Amino acid sequence: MTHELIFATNNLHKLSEIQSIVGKNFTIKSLQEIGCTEDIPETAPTLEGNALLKAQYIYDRFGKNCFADDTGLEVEALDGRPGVFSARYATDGHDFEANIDKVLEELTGVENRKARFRTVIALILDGSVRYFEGIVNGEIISERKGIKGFGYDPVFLPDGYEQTFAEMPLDEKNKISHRARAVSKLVEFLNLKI
Ligand code: ITT
Repeated sequence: MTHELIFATNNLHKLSEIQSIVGKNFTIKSLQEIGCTEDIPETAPTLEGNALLKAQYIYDRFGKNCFADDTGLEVEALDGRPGVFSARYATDGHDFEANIDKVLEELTGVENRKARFRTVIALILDGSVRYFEGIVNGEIISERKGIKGFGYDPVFLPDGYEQTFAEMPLDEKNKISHRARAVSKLVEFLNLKI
């Protein structure tokens, strides 16, 4: 028997990535597949809050087991900013270039460049909520390097590596990333349930 889970995202790339990791015991369905075309609010002040808002929205309306994720870049010297505001740090939209410029400007002359990406997944399974967290530590370099990936990847150098996330082959980033770590914890949990 295969168990159905809704992934509350419109990002089809994230969806196929996770389907390939969970294997055949679970079928992951997108919002589109369950006919949800609404814009789900992401208005909470934390990653945990936003992930839960999205999952709860689907659970309340469709009554189906589901999960949602939220990710932020947390810079130590900026007290954890941009954090939950990572997508809309410099502008209202997803302007990756402006967001990077803003972080670099705020870090001008700052010695402590430590940062981390943090992903939180909220799962609602049979009415119970569980969170899974994935973190990758690194630093913010002072100039962009590389053109792969997205978001803050060109200025993020993960600890122990000599290439930024934007220089690394995508499959290598996907093995060590915050999202991969959170997803593998989710999958480990789901596999214990079957
Ligand atoms: P959905 O809510 O539709 O899934 P989103 O763009 O809001 O998409 P996330 O919550 O995963 O995506 O991430 C929020 C922001 O954090 C994203 O817009 C990027 O600026 C940044 N970000 C997330 N993951 C990243 C990664 O792997 N590399 C670089 N930046 C990332």
